[in-house]
Amino acid sequence: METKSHELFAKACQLIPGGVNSPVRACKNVDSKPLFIQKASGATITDVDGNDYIDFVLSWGPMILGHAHPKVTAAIQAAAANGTSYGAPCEAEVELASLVCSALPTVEMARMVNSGTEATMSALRLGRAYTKRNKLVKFIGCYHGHADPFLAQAGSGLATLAIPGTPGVPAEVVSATLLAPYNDLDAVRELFKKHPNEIAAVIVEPMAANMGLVLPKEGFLEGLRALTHEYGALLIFDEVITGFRAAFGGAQARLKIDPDLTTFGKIIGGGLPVGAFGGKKEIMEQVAPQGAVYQAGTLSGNPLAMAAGLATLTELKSKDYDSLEKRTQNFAQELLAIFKTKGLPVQVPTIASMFSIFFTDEPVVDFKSAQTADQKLFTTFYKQMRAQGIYLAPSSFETGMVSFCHTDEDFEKTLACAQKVQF
Ligand code: HOZ
Repeated sequence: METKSHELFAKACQLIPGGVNSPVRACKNVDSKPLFIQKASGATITDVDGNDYIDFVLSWGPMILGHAHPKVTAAIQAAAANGTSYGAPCEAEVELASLVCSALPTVEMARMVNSGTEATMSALRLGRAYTKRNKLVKFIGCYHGHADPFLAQAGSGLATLAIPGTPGVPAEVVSATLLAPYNDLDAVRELFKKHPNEIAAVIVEPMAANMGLVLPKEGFLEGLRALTHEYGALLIFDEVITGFRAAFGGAQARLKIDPDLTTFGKIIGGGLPVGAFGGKKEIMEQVAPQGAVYQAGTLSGNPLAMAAGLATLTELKSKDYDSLEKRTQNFAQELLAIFKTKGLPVQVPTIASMFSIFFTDEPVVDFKSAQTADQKLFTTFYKQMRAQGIYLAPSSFETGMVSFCHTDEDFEKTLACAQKVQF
């Protein structure tokens, strides 16, 4: 029964474009309507009709500790009692910046913003100012938020809704965005050869998680590091999803690659709207008011969001990421085995506490191969899983998330439900 959700959605459609405040959650492409959520706790979310679901979306990544973690909730409550925004510095900003800088050695200074989109757009502006160049290399199917320069052949909602570009973005803006397929180092080399002194930065999700989960081939990120060094461009790691998820120190810690700038979002805010960008001091010192690169925000660094981020990262420091990865891996392998016994063409890539499902025989290494996945099979799977109480991302161009709260029973129930799906 989804009666109340459907009623709310009908009302929302009159008031909010498409009835939602972010496109993918509309569930349009999986022939479904969104669930309206009433509450969430641990790995469970409950909709307004009172249905419980095991949640593998986790607000698209932030809730790695599970929903309503007692320490995070307590920190938010304590902060709220002292006022939610001052528009002036507070101690928690310094503590969060210090925690981020100590977790990622490449981040010597960080600036707090309110979302991943703000983080990437500011990092790009900074990279352009620092190098005094304009062009940007981005990868097809990677998603870096919704700022103009990144909306060429992007992943996430644009991939899900098959929108290659967006009206309202001036052609001149995206003409400075050069595109290459993910994992294709030769294509990037060619771009550098063609524009040797014009590329300010290469931005990449070190583990692409907005076209489904696509892992970097060995040597790909190392190659980007070498090419950017060779041509005097910056390497920006978009760790909005992988930051504090791929490892406490992000994808860069486990892959041992040092980007010049890193962008954060999601986990860094512990479920409140926070993003950040950071990197080498020499570059970050160009941000206003220390330097001339302008970036600002009324709610940036507000005590409420900082408290949530701080409580989350503090708790994560002592969490066993390896064991979570092993449990996620076992789950993904068992899911794969179930699909195989059903004779389905399928790939279930996984790393850290992330996984995704592509119904295709082709190994998925880039957006083109991700697009070979059968969307009808995905829709069938999504709908029947949801009907059994399993909440998955409503698109094969998104990534499944696991939290430290998911229990063995949650995995077992999910696998039993997968077994029952009729294709
Ligand atoms: N772009 C995010 C997913 N990669 C958010 C989607 C949503 O909240 O609807």
